[in-house]
Amino acid sequence: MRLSATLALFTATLVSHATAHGYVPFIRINGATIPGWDVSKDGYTTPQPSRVVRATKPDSGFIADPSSADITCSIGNSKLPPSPITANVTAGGTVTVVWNTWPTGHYGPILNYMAKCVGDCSKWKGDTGSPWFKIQQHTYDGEWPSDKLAKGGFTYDVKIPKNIAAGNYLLRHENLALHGASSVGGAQFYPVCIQLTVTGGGSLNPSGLSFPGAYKATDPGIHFNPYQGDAANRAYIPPGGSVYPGLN
Ligand SMILES: [Cu+2]
Repeated sequence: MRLSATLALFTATLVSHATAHGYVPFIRINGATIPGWDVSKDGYTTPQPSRVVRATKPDSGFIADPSSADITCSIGNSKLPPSPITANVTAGGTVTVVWNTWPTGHYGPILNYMAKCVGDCSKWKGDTGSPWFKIQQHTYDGEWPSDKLAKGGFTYDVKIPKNIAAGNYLLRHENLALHGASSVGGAQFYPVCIQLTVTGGGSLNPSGLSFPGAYKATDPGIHFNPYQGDAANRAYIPPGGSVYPGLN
């Protein structure tokens, strides 16, 4: 009896876990709420709605292989056309990413990159060349950023760099969950791409990173045991290198 009760509880935990993965149904810029990609609705609506967050299909699951084509923008997105619209934001302004939910215990950093679209973002996937640069990241400081997200209303503020040139960009915002990352291949990647038109700004045109390409399954920030205690967690080195210098 005890075993079957345990199994039932375990199964229930698995089921709730599978549905608990988050997605980004909204972003907020300057007090305005803008629809993101609602996994529960948008993929099932005909015609498909235009969103500033690139589509994720079929669900809100994770990417396990960092060399997968989906690592650029989200699960299933490599097979989908980019969206035709962008959201306007001033350089130096803030994009608030609103997740619908996020489970505690998906220990990991939150990483943010941008890439200037070659021409129109609606015709560009961001998966060739090295157009990406890191703009902001949070790692363990006594608590994992993923747990702060889970406890803090599921919102995360991304500051758009003040010194980048005006233009059309993808913002790649990513949760990297390390709860299974003690084994190679056990990390879970949850990127989303947000299409932005940046106004104002300076003259910086950073680049240098590729997705896929920037991450390897054996990187120390991807193959990492988050259960070794506070000191080890504080020494965590995220993948993708440091934030690009001189952005702000
Ligand atoms: Cu999960």
